[in-house]
Amino acid sequence: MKLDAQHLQAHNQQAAADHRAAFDYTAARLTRHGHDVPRLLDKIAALQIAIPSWALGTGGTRFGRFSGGGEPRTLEEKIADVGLLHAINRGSGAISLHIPWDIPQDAAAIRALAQSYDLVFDAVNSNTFQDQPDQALSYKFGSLSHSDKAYRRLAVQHNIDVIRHGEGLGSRALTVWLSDGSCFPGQQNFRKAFQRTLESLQEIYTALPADWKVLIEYKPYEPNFYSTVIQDWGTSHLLAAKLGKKAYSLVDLGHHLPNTNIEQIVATLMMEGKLGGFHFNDSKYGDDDLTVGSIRPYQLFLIFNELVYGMEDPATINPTPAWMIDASHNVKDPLEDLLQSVEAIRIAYTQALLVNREELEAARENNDAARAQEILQDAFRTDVRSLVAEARQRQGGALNPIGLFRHLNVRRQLVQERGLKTISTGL
Ligand SMILES: [Mn+2]
Repeated sequence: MKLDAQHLQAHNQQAAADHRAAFDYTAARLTRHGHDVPRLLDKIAALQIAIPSWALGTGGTRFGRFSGGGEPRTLEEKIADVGLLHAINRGSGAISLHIPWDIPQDAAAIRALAQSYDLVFDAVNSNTFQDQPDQALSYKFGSLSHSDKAYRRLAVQHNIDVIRHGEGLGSRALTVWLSDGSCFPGQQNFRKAFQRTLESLQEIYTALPADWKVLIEYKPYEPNFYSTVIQDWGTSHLLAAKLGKKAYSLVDLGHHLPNTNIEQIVATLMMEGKLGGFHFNDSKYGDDDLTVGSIRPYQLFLIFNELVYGMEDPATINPTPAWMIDASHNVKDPLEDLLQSVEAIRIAYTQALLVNREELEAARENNDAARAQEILQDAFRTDVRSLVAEARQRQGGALNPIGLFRHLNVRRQLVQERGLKTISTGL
């Protein structure tokens, strides 16, 4: 379905008085504190978060999957769903494809369709963690790290194929996440597995177009439960450093052991100019699929504090990372979940923009820990929702994205269009 601009305007009109009062109050306070509010609004509007093509259907666990109905059946319908999200929140102007779940048959037509929704293609993602129906060799014991060269060659070729698909769509990055590893002590030679992975990645790197990046994701466990070949940011960075200047690390929030100081990892990678991408989600224990900001909003703010510092400090040589949501679970409507996710990301980003960096640095130089905490928490505790809403409205989006989504009964319309028993490709 396409969003009717008149419905959006009418919905915004209803919320206008409340919004205006909140925005005027916040803008006046921030102006008194020396902030340039129009510049803040421009920055918020510029932050675009890619939506992965596999997050538009209901996710599942290994125990079950409960479809909510109206899920997109084709790549075209997935693009329509992201287009709808972007029309509502003006913050999801990119889509990230997962190959082979979403192979574009006619790249030019798919690209034109995305453009009609004001969408671009972000990083493309390879998949060597599943066997495909017609696959000659199984990835059961690994892909890029496999002990047998023939298996590695198959996985390398798949990644090269993904790059070619991405080129047709105007994508500029390949994200590699490997499930390779071992479930039992002794199963794998750590050093050989790393060396083979490096060699395989070097072959993929050679096939990268000049203006492309390869983003190397890490994860400490799952589906392998004893070791993963690329277990942490250090391993990812080691590979990226050995590969060359087009290779970067990718941080997925859920891919850390409990209580890891992710903001410090972000700071270090940006210092080295090697943070290429970011996957947003949240987790309470060891999962990686809960809605970003739903469990640890303060941690999300602290991470954005480092990201903003890295992006705004002229001494930092790090490209703007590719931002993507990477979460999919089985309780909420996936489109509502994505609206909440983009909102949470923009809120944390805005709060981080409010940190007074000069005062923070002065407090640090004076070893004034209490003052440093006050500065950070003053920014974190500022209610920036009306700023985010104002930026969205100026871009033509809804003041209240979830409110509009429910007011328009979007899910009911999608079920009518597509049926109740549709299942989207993906996990
Ligand atoms: Mn991820």
